[in-house]
Formats: sequence, C-alpha cells, structure tokens
Amino acid sequence: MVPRDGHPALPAPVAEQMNSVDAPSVDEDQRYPVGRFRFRDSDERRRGQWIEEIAATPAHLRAAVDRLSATQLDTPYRSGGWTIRQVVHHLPDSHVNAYLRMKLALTEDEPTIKPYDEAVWAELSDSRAGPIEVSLAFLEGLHQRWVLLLRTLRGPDFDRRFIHPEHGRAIGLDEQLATYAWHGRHHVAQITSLRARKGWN
Ligand code: NI
Repeated sequence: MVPRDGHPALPAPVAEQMNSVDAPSVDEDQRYPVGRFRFRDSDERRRGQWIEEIAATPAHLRAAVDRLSATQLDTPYRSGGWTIRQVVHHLPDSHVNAYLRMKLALTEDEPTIKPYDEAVWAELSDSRAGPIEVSLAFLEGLHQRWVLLLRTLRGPDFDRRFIHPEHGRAIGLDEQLATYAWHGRHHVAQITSLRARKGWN
C-alpha cells in the first residue's frame, strides 16, 4: 500500500490537498481515473469479485500496453507523473510486496510489515528503462500464485491482519484484497485513459 502515485493510505501532498478543494481537477481525473480507493465492507460475494479482478489484472495490463512503441511507453501518463513503463514496472513491485504481506499475516500473529518507498523504486534503472515484457510476465506468474492461495482462503482467514507502521493500525486481509483489486484497475486505467486522450488505438 503505499504511495505517492495513487495509493489510498498516505495523505496527499499539501499542494494536492489544496488543489482538491476545487471541483474535480483534470489532474485528479487523470491520476485517479477509476476514483480513489474506499473500503466499506466485504462479504463472500465481493471477496470473490476482488479475487477474480486480481486474476484478470495481468491480462488487462497486457492489453493496455499492446502495440505501444518505446516512445509511447516512455510518455508520462499525466503531466509530472510516471511514464507508462514505470507504471508497468510498479505493478509487480507493489503486488509482490502485497503478496508477501498477505503470507506474513497468514503465518504470523499480526506481524509488522516493512514499508518501501515506491517513488524511489520507480526511479531505479530497471523501472525507468527495463523492457516491460519482464514485468508483464512477472505479474502473470505472481498473480497466478497469489490467486491459487486466495481461492482457498475462507472467511476467518480474511480477518487476519498485519500492522503497517506508516498507517499506525492493523490492516485486515479483506481490506488488503479490495485495495489490490482496485490498485490494478487504477493503474491500468491510467494507461488506457492516456491512450484514449492521445488517440493511440
Ligand atoms: Ni500504485
């Protein structure tokens, strides 16, 4: 959970908060094309939907970047934002952390997890310049493994929690599941909405 580029849990920078006093801005729309994350409630039906969304995310990402040139991949999805290439590499970076946190919560008693600085990760050389196929394949394998586990979990498993030291509270696996279903949709839509604006079809 993380982030500076769209995650739910950390406060927005001051400038952005001031901006958001106004009506929904172009920046807000481009940054949050599917809206910000809000966790309300969960039940078995919704959990099933979130798991299927997570199962479908790698294919949605692959379709979103289909036939883009290197120049297009190196275009920021919004002014001042990450390039499409960085967004693609961010997804497995983020979701591998989520996968590990879920495993820790399932095997330990409310473990405190290790945050990571996603903005700095996105500036590392593999994120800035690496071929996207590596991360598309990484995400596919990771989500296959993640979903294999998720589909076997039962109600009480989703009550297990981990402590996120930056949030100062325990986060349940229900909320985490909903977060990452949203997170995949969120970043895929950043790419598809840029494609639509640019007419890259
Ligand atoms: Ni993100």
